[in-house]
Amino acid sequence: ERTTVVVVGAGPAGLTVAGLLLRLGIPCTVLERRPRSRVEQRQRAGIVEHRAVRMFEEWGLAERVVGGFPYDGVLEVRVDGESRLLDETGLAERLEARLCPQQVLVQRLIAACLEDGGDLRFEAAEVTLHGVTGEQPVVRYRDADGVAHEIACDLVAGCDGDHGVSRASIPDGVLTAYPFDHGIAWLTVLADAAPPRHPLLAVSRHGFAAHFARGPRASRFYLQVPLGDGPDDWPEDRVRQQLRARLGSDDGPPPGTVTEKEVFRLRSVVHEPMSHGRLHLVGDAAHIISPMGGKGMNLALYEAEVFARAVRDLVRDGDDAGLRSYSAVCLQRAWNYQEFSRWMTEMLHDAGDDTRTGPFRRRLARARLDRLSTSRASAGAFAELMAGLA
Ligand code: RFL
Repeated sequence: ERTTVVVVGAGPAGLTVAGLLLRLGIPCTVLERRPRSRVEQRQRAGIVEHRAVRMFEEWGLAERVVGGFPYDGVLEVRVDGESRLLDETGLAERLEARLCPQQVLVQRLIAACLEDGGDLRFEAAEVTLHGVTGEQPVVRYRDADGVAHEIACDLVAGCDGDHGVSRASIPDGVLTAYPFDHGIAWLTVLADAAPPRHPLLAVSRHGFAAHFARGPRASRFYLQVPLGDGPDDWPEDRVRQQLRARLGSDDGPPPGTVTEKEVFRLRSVVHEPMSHGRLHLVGDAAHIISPMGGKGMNLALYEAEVFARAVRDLVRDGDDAGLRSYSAVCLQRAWNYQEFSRWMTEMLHDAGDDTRTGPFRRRLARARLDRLSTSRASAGAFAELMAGLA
């Protein structure tokens, strides 16, 4: 078998790469380890930024992929129970960002790829990459029946997330990892509860909390918890009581029936460079961004487009400049988004519970937060990053 691009992983990154290559008429095969049903249920991100919506529009995919999901561009920050609305629409143009749960985006991308004749192979086990620094890489895997396959290709898109095989197959010493631990843990609670009016972030002495929509009747709540706590330290009563204390009580008693509960530590990492021979890493395979600011998935979508355009230049014109600069172009945005996420993480945690960082840092964080409501330039810079840099 042979194709132009083998895409490893069918998350937002891999499916967007495949979707865009299909629009260009460039052959590609997607190999995904999990069954389709599993991939379509993984709940994570919830906002598709303005830039990404514009991108889907330009590629003629917006209606099928993000159509029907509204977002008014307003974030609510509740500081000690008092509401402040941050407007992302401070841009010159119309704001196009959408509230679209990641699993719905994935379902829609899968449907669009299949409609456009895409070759998506689920339950592809034991994927291995060979000869990526040579002229013709080969990707091997076993299908659901255990039958071995081999695909020769020109390029491999490593879109298989932080624990995938793509980055792991690059020899030691080639990549440099830049990890960062924010020293913060969140309890995440998925519940059958009415979504908030606007995405809601809450700052108070009790610690950070957030409430996001995950569909018309489902919500995701986040609660900052002491390092070392596990889900069992947070029975439903305690979750309810703390959400009331942190979010303020005028939204009724959140949450409804809890359907999922886990604790994770906020961490970030960037691996450089993002290319190795004919293997190009896209999305979480190259970096993890702490969830504050909602940039992880959006960065994956950006890189998928940079990669697709570079492949187009190579296939149509024999021009490999786009692939040669792929890593540098993507890393510039990756670090911008890391900076934004860290900036926001620090502000919204330090301004609340100061047992970790002390009263001086708390006052600095409050000044930073207040400036978003009092300075147009600060609000504009925030809106620019929320929307996704041009
Ligand atoms: P994914 O989504 O992890 O997809 C990788 C795919 O590769 C498959 N795979 C393999 N396939 C074949 N062979 C192998 N050996 C394989 N190994 C893995 C996997 O099964 C999977 O299908 O990576 P991708 O596509 O790069 O997408 C990245 C996003 O998923 C991620 O950045 C976001 O979810 C991050 N994130 C958020 N991003 C946002 O933009 N906004 C948010 O609000 C937001 N909230 C979040 C988040 C991540 C979270 N987690 C996971 C900690 C909230 C949370 C809780």
